[in-house]
Amino acid sequence: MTREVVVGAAQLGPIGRAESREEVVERLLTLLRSAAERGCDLVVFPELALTTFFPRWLLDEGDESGLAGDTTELDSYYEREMPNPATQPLFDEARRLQIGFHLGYAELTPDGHRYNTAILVGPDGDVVGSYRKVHIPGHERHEPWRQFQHLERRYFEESPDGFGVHEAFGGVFGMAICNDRRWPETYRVMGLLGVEMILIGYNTPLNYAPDPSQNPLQAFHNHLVMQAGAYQNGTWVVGVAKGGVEEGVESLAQTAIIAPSGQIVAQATTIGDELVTATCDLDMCDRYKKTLFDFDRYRRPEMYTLLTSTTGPQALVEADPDAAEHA
Ligand code: CDV
Repeated sequence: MTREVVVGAAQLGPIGRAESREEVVERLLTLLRSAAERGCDLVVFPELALTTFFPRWLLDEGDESGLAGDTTELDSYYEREMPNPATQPLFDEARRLQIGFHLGYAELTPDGHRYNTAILVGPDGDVVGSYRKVHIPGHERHEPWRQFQHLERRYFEESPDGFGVHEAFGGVFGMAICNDRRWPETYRVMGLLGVEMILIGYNTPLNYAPDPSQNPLQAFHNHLVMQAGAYQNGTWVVGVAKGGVEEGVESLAQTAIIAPSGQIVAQATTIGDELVTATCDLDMCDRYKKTLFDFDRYRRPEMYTLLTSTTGPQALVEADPDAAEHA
């Protein structure tokens, strides 16, 4: 038996600060229609796919206690409802073409909460599930020494919900956003929930200001974490970039579709708008989930809790009390 899902990873090139939602949605529609021509069931758009990556600017006059002053431009980057008039054409066209899609955007809730969000929409145009980013990178306050800001921690709250999975497209789907992909817990939590395909959008600057020695390793680390997460949890991973030079900031492209074996089966070759597709057999997950990574049979959660065992880490603590602090 096979459960095949044809997935389109819809990489985006830069989105300018002055680019309107309508202009961006036109680009998404072009990619969506290409995906339909290539037989896709699902199209995956990246993180914050409707706007420029606005956390690179200080856009308010508040202090560490919160946003203040004129937030007109900042607020303009958030969606207050989904769909909305600007994105409705995407929902309508996807429904007409009977294709599902994944879309990342900035969410402003009616009660004023700001999240970095993604939704999964089924081929009937209904929202199957949503996810709010858990691991928020960057900084809270303006840091003038940087070439550009990364104020995600100022503009987004952490998800209050965590990770979940959704039954869709004949399988079990999960979502994560950008920095989440670097954390093994992201994949493992969804792995424990039986995930078969994880959809991840990202905006990754090539210049990592806190440690520039990582700059030449950006592409390596990107694939390293997603390939490991796929393999160790027996799941497909679809990682989709917003790449290229956006408002002077160079971002990683390297969009990839990764099999449960950890192998990359499709990869973008440009740094602009580009669709890469792959036919993904969800039953391939069981080749790993029921052998090497049969969690019920081989995982040892009782061995993973530090300081609870008298023969494991506890023995270390008894020998060296300082070890407790570093464990
Ligand atoms: N948008 C992101 O989450 N970007 C981070 C950068 C700041 C390190 C990433 O993990 O790619």
